[in-house]
Amino acid sequence: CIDCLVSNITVKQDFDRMKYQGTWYAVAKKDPVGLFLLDNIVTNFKVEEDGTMTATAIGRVIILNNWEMCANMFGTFEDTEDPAKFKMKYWGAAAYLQTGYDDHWIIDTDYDNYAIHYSCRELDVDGTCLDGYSFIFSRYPEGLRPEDQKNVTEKKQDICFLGKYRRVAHTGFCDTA
Ligand code: FEN
Repeated sequence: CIDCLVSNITVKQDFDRMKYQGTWYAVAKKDPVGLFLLDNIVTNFKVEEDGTMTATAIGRVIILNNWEMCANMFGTFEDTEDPAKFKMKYWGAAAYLQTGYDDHWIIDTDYDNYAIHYSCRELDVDGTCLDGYSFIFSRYPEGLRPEDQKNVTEKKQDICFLGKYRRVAHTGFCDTA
């Protein structure tokens, strides 16, 4: 995508939700405006018996009085005409966590190693993304395989978020037995 128009962003062809199931570690993220997950972000995708895709996400947040917590988030995905583009309803296990309804696009994945997620929350008048977020997911908490890094960098550029990502630390803060 050279013009950064959200409508020109391409997503994974023939996205297979069955192969996408299981654990993904966020290794990098581009934040949206406002409250979000800080780090130690781990997600688990599942396809329910009726075919609906659902996911859980956990991540560290700092609430009032600088209190560190692990936020347990839940998402259910509504299908669209494109198999790699979903609408995600999300909410938190705790009442102080924000709920929302976001686009959830899978830009690219090989299912076994990496995935690039994209969500634009607000379109600018010119059709570019004014407020959005993105995750780079890996099947391994240590990060991406060297052989996947070039492709992931290319895709970050395609969605016009290159240079806007921060590494997501995994310190074990939200690990429970
Ligand atoms: C995603 C994929 C897997 C499922 C889900 C995902 C999205 C998660 C989102 C989380 C938002 C968290 C918020 C936290 C919050 C894409 C990983 C569900 C979008 C909004 C605070 C911080 C401080 C405070 C109150 C709340 O509300 N944090 O005082």
